[in-house]
Amino acid sequence: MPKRVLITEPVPGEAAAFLKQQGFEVTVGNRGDLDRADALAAAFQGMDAALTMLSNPVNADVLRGNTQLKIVANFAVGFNNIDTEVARELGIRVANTPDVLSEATADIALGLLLSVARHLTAAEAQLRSGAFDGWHPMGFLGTELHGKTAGILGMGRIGAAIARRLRGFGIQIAYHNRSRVHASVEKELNARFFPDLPTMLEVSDFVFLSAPLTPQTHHIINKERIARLKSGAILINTGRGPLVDEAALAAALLDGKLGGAGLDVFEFEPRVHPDLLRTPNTVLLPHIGSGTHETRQAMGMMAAKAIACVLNNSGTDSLKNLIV
Ligand code: 8YV
Repeated sequence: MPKRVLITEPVPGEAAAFLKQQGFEVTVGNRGDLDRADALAAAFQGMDAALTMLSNPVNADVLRGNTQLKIVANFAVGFNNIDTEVARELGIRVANTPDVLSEATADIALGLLLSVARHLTAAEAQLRSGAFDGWHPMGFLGTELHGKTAGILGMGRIGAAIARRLRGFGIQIAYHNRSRVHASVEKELNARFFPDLPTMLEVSDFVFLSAPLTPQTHHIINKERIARLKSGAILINTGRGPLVDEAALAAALLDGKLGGAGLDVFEFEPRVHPDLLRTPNTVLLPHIGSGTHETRQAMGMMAAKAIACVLNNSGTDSLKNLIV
């Protein structure tokens, strides 16, 4: 009997073909059908492995109802949608897709900063509407990037890729992280460690969120922390929506305390807080940080290879993306 693998919805690239070549029976679900726990638990029945999306709630009940699973490989670096403690207890391996998406996601973070600081989306909309009436000295005045300070919350692989880009813009780097990064990395990035997050927020003109979502980081940017930000500061989130209390953020944008925000992730995806939709100087993207052909192909193969190694029981020691 061939081993059975579920890919919960179509992914770009060769992942499905690779898994078939390995001799597995591959089922591919339909987009969005398995974003509810009951549907996911039912679809997992009889499967030996699953390649899941960040929108699939792989919670304790789903795992306990499917103890035959050998591995759940998430098509994402973030794995807050998976109960890793229960997976560990049940002996189900869990994989993610680190590294391969860092550059693409950092690109989007910088794209958001540029869009917000220089009003790119509003300026383009004005031109398309036919309202461009020629250059003028007061047109769409933005915020200079050069010489400013950026605070990066979460100096992991994506945070470091953001910092490298920021250096090219002549921006000073401050960072806050669970633990201080290696001295060689600090040196390369010319980054200053702030063990105290509010102090980092106070010195930052731009704040980037690239921390994983955990119970400790949920709403790490809340009303009090927003109050510590400089007036006119810009917040960029390419991590996870629930890092931010969206209602508090929308209020700070609407009352003019913040200079703007660039968000690729939302607290209750795919729902966007209605107040955010009417905030000025805010660029809202539909979670496209890792969305390049190259990166998504690499993510699919990384997840698929972890599944193949675990199901074939070979090569797992050399895998760098097994969390459990
Ligand atoms: C995002 C992601 O595109 O892999 C993840 O966990 O969510 C990425 O694919 C990025 O983090 C959001 O900008």
